[in-house]
Amino acid sequence: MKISNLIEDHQWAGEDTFATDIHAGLSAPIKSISAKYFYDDRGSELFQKITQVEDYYLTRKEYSILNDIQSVLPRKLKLKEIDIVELGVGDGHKSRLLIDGFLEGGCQVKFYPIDISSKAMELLGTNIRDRPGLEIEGVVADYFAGLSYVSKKSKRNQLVLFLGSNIGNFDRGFSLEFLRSLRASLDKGAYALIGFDLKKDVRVLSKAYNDGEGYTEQFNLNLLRRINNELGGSFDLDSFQHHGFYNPRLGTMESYLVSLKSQDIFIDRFGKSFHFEEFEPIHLEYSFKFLESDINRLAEQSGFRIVEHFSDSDRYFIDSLWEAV
Ligand code: AVJ
Repeated sequence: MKISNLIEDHQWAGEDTFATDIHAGLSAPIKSISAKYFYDDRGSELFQKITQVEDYYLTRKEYSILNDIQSVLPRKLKLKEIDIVELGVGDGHKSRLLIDGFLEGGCQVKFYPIDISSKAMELLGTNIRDRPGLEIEGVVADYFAGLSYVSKKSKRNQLVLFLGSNIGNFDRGFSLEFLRSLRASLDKGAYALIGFDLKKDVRVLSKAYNDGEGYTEQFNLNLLRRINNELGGSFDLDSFQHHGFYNPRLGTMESYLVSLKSQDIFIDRFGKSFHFEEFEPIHLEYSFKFLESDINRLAEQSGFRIVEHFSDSDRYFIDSLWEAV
């Protein structure tokens, strides 16, 4: 696998952005930490664990959908060659299913995973390899810089994958904005396959984000560990409790860490302490859930036509195939 790094070293102020964002988040009247900081090495490992527990149905359901459509998709798209672009690299598990489908259908595939993390990219490279009919070029960049790089390089038809209900981390307004930018960076006739977790029985949702193995709690607490390690924080992880619940008004799962006592947390990098009241929350994550009508509306408002919704037998999840119009 070839890796093209579009991020100049001087531009890569990842660590400082982290510090700045944490400082702002902990200074706000309602404390928060952005969900994008979950995924350091340990966080990625914990997320991997979450995807394997029974309670967290999302990954399993999506995998079964992709498995079902593996040979259907190439027949639908009828292409001799295709650029498959994935926004955010996972472990390559799910993309490999689709890639294999196209290869078996006799289609030449160039696979461009795009991710901001060069480490995640290197890991992906160990899981998924070039072979006859398949060429892989990892692009280390933000999504839109990566997309414009890919479309300048090749005139093949594109299929953009944005899987896992990663879109659920964006609030409703930003999802639309994001999809409009996606549309703007694609040619007419390009395809997108987007994973959406559906609204469902609240007990099912709640279990998925409060798994019995406690991985979700560890995943959340890992953010405090990250602040301890990278910014010289002094969080005592035992004094915070994970609270995940469904907010039916907003249609989203919400994750918080709640301080179990009144405490002051000194953070070396900032040379100061942050006060927590007893039972004060830190907001960590939204995972928005969708109705089919929400998905239709998003497609229409962002310049796509729905080709087909693919769902599992329980209708827990939809991978929706869109065409840019
Ligand atoms: C990777 C954003 C899709 O929201 O379900 C899993 C992350 N958070 N358990 C999700 C997550 C808690 C996950 N996404």
